[in-house]
Amino acid sequence: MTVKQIVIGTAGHIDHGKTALIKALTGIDCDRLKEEKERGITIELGFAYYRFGDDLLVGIVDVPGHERFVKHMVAGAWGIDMVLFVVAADESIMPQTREHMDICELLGIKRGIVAITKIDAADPDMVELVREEVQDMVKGRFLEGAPIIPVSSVTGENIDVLRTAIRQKAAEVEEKSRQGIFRLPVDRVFTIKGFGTIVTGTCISGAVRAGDEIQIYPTDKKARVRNAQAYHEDVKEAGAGQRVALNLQGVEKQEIERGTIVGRPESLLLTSRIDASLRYLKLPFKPIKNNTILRFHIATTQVEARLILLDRPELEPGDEAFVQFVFSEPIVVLPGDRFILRGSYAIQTLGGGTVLDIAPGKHKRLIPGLDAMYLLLRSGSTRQKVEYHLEKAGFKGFTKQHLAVLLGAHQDVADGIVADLAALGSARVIGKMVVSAGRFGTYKETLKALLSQFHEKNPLKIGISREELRTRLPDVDPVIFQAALEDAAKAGDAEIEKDRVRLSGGTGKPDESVGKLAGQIAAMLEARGLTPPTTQEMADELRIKERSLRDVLEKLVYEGKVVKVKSDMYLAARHMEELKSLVKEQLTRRKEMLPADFKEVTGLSRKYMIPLLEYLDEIKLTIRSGDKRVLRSG
Ligand SMILES: Nc1nc2c(ncn2[C@@H]2O[C@H](COP(=O)(O)OP(=O)(O)OP(=O)(O)O)[C@@H](O)[C@H]2O)c(=O)[nH]1
Ligand SMILES: [Mg+2]
Repeated sequence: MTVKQIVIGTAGHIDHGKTALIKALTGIDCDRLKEEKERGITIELGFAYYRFGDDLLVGIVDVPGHERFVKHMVAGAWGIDMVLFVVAADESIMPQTREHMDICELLGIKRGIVAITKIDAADPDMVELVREEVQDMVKGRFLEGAPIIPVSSVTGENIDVLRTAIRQKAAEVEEKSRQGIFRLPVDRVFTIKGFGTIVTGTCISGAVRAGDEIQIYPTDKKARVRNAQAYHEDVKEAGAGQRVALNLQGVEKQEIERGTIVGRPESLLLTSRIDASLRYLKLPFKPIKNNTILRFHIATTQVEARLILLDRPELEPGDEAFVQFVFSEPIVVLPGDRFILRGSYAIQTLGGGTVLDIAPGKHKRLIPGLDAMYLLLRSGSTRQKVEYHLEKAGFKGFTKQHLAVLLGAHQDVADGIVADLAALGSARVIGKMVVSAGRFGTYKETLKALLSQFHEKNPLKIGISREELRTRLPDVDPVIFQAALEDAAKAGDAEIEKDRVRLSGGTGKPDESVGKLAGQIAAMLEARGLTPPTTQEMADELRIKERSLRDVLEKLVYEGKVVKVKSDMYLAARHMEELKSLVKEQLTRRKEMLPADFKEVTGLSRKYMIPLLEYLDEIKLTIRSGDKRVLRSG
């Protein structure tokens, strides 16, 4: 039988009996710290669990109610499946009762149970009054209609009724899928002697196994999972919907802190800027101005963020708006994540919302077109979002793996949509890269235009070098350039020979005058044997610029008619072949030769002999040993 596993969390004002209630329910005391025991309040998150028969296992996160520890409350409540909302019968609704209620709602928590605690300390009329006040407070909100159960942790009254209610509510919870991207926001780090570093957290998506490699985001530190536990038992796989403890190998306790995210290497992106939808609570607050610095809380992470109001000059209480956040340091989030926003001066929960895009560009504010972008990011289909991201990525495109992260989706989902778009002709898949078909088309057009420009400007040249062409084009992954080139060749637009690219049927064919010039140059080199004229001498004689001469020489080299010995010395290919056989034959016989010996055999002066010998070394026919040359064997 499979055991359904969910995580619930407490919420409610300080001292209203949250920790006592968890103890009454489970027997586990969540206040572990000495300071917590002494002060009688919860500071850090506490953890407990309860087995309901053999088919339901509930992890419990106990949060502090103190207004100074709301950030811990947010960390604890993030990722829970339902809330156990606590209101004390002797105090009724208090400030953090409302604030926690707002936070739960902003985090998108869908269900819960209200416990009216301490009924032994209040008379029944008071309990009834509190019930009515609670009903008023939850009207129109996610807890409307939720069970409200009066209990006492001291006498144990109705604790079993509460257990039954939890069990019934849990049945409504859909277990989180383990298919997603694995993320464990760390809420505790400690060491156990003999085991090393342990991290704990509520796993919010995906799954992990012992032996898996993980990364401690936002750092690039990697480690290995030595052991995974859920509720103090070793498990083969720990995953979404569980409280998880991982024993990590290869990382010190000091290298991890609350707020880091454990994920698979390279599976998540660091971001310093996101697009989001933001709801400003309808409270008697002042409007928020553009560029205000606020505190941004997501899972166990909190960071300073600058708020950019995209679609309005100011944010009024009760508004819901399209915004961008710029973080003081990079964090790791996924689209769809909920966040809480608190003031950085007067620390108060102001609102919260949903992450829409984790890799947006900067947007101009208050311009038309933002509405359509907002609508697409909020409620577009996954396919529309893929098209949006592809368009944004331009010529560069991105890897399919990157797309999965941008979507916050499993790799199979991203791959499936990419395959559909490729089949429809609106995306182009090149190896592991994807690029919008439109952008790729423009890139190819640019490539052709560059080729034709090149020919116009360099009529004597046989083509542009592949590398030069690539660097003149927009910067893309080399495989995209290669694919564009192959496409152009296949379409008959370009010709690729060795490392040269030219336009087919363009100015690629030399005109008559170039042909004539090439003939003259070849003849001059042919006539002079092993003592060729310098490039300058040839240019002077032909009355052309040396640069034009070099272009034609390059063409002759390319055609194999001429060999380049050094920058200003070229030889007719036939003479080079003759020299090579002569040297080979002599060295085979004599084993080694001094420059003077070569001089004797060829009759050449040092001016010609030295560069020729260096050339022969360079093409690895000969090798120099002291003053002598020998044949390079093999
Ligand atoms: N009489 C009575 N006292 C209770 C009951 N539940 C809790 N208390 C007392 O109320 C005080 C606060 O209880 P906690 O459980 O620590 O309250 P809390 O909500 O966890 O407080 P924080 O975590 O600091 O927000 C303690 O002295 C408890 O003994 C109850 O059902 N009846
Ligand atoms: Mg407590």
